[in-house]
Amino acid sequence: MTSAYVGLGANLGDRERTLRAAVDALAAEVGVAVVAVSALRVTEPVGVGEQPPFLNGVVELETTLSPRGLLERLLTAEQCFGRVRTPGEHGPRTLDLDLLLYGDEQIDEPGLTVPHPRLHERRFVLEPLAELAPGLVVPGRGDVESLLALAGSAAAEPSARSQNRGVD
Ligand code: GSY
Repeated sequence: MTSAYVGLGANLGDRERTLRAAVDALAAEVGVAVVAVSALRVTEPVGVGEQPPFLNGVVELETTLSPRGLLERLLTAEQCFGRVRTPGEHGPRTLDLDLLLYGDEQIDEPGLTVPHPRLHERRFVLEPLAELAPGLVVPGRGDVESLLALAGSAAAEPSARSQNRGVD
């Protein structure tokens, strides 16, 4: 079993409903167990121009899948929830599932980079990660609190529903 963290994001449609359903879908996968889900936060779009606000969070998994196997499940789940990924596409999206961390592995292969290449600079990822795993070390980058201190100051507003351990 390997511990993995997946970023959750949406800025189109019923964002919370989609994110919670996506977590349920991941929990239903063979070889995947959901350990914890962070609070979901309303965040301003970063690096994508003017768009609706995102709802973001992070889910912690235990998995027997390989990194590539897990990535494939994430991409399939995105498609099931109406996401169309095209190269260079930065439009609003119903669902984003980003493989952030896979154990302490560092992987740089076509289509698969772990840790996620922009994790260390994104508050909308670092805040929920720090909530789930204080002291977590991002391989090659440092601990999550130090990265948070260095990241930009755009605030993320926690949504009304707070931390949800496991999936009910
Ligand atoms: O893969 C991340 C997609 N994304 C986001 C996001 O999820 N939240 C916010 N706030 N900005 C973003 N910019 C991109 S790209």
